[in-house]
Amino acid sequence: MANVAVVGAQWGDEGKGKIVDWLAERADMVVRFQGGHNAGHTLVIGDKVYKLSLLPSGIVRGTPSAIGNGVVLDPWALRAETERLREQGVSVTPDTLMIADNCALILPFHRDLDALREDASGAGKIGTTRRGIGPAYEDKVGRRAIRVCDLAYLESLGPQLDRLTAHHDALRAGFGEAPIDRDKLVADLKEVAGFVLPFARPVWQTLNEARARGRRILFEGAQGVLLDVDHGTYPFVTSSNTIAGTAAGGSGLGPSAVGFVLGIAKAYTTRVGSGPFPTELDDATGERLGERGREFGTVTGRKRRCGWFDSVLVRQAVAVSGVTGIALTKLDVLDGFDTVKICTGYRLRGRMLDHFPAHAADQDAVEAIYEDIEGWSESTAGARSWAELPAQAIKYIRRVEELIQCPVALVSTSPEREDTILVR
Ligand code: 2SA
Ligand code: MG
Repeated sequence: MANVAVVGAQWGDEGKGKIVDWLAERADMVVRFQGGHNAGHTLVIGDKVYKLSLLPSGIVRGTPSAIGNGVVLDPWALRAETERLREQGVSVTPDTLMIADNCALILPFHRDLDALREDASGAGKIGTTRRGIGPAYEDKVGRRAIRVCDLAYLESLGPQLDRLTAHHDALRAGFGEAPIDRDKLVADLKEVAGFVLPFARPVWQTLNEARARGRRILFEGAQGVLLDVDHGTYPFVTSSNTIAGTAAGGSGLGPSAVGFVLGIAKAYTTRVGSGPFPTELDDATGERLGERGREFGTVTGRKRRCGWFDSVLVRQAVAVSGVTGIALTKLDVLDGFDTVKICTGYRLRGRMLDHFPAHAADQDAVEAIYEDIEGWSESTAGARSWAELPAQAIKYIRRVEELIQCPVALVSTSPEREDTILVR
C-alpha cells in the first residue's frame, strides 16, 4: 500500500480525525506536517471520545507519531494535551512521539498578538482560533523564530532574541502593550524545555529511514484546502499551506513519498470563522444541518456555519491538492431531507463561472447555482456496506463524484471507526 496523505477538501472539520484513525491501523507511522494546536481532530473509540489538537491522531492507538517541521508548536499546549491524554489512559512517550528539532515554536506573545489583532479588526477580523498560529508562522518566515532545537541552547539566544523582541516590541507598543520580558521568556522556556527536548529528533531522518525500510507513513493534514494560505479564501485562511503538497516539505520527505492523496469532504459544507461561503444557509435548513451534524468547533466550541455541498469548491480542492480519492463523511446528516441540493456552478455579475475566483470581493459576490436531487427517508447512519445505502443516497454520491471529477473511495456514516464503507 502506498503512503497516504489525508487532507481536508473543504474548510476543515470534514472528519479527518476519524479517517486518520481508520487508516492509522494500516500505517507504521503518522505525521503531522502543518498547522498547530488550531486543529481539532475527534476520535471516537468505543465509549471514549479523544480530542486532539496538536498531537498526531496515531498516538491514541500507540502508532509511532511525529510532529514535522512544518508544524508550529506551542510547548505548553503540547504538555497540557499530553496530560489530558494521560488522564484518558493514553501514554505519550519518546517511543511513541517524536518532534522535529527544526520546528518553530508558538510563544505566549504570539497568542496575545493574535487576539489583539482580532479584537482590533472589527468587521475585518479573520475569526482565528486565537492560538497564535499566524504570528508564529510570520516569525518563522521572517527568520526570527525560536525553534525546538533552541531549547537546548537557551543561554546563547541573545542575537535571536534581539531580532525577535525588536520586531515584537514595536508591534506591542502599537497596541499599548509593554515590551517582552526577555528574562521571563527565557525562564519560561527553560521550564518547559525539559518536557519537550526528550521528544526532539531529526524527524526528516527517521522518516527517510522508515521509508527506505518500506514502512508505511500516514500524513495527517489539518484544516482544509480552502483555508490554504495560497489556494484558500484569502485573507480568510490559516497561515500554512494545507494542500497535500505540504506533506513532503512539512515532514522532510520528497514529494514522491506521497502515493495516495485522500481528500476528506463532508456530504454538505461547513465553515467556522469569517469569510465567503457561497452555499451558506442562513435559514431553518442550515440550522437543521448544524443540529444533526453537531457542528461546533472542537477547539473553541464555536458554532459552525452550514450549507449545501459545493462541488465547485471541492473540485478545485481536488485539483490543487492532487486528490486521488475522496472520503465522503457525515452522509447520515442528509437523511430525511425531501430534496438535497448540490452547487454545480456560480454566477458572478451575470457571467457563469466554473471555478472559485481569487479575489475576496468576487468570492463574496458569487451566487451558487444548484441542482436538486431527490432525498432519501431511510437512515444511512452506521451503514457499513454499499448494499446498506438507499438507492437515492448512492445516486447522490455518484453525482458528487461526477461533479468533483474524483472517485469517492470511502463513505463514513458515523463517528465510529467501523462505520466506514470502502467503495472500491
Ligand atoms: P488560525 O487560528 O489562524 O488558523 O485561523 C485562521 C482561519 O482558519 C480557520 N481554522 C479552522 N477551521 C476549522 N477547524 C479548525 N480547527 C478547530 C476544529 C477549530 C475550532 O476542528 O473545530 O475549534 O474552532 C480550524 N483551525 C483554524 C479559522 O476558523 C479561521 O477561519
Ligand atoms: Mg476539526
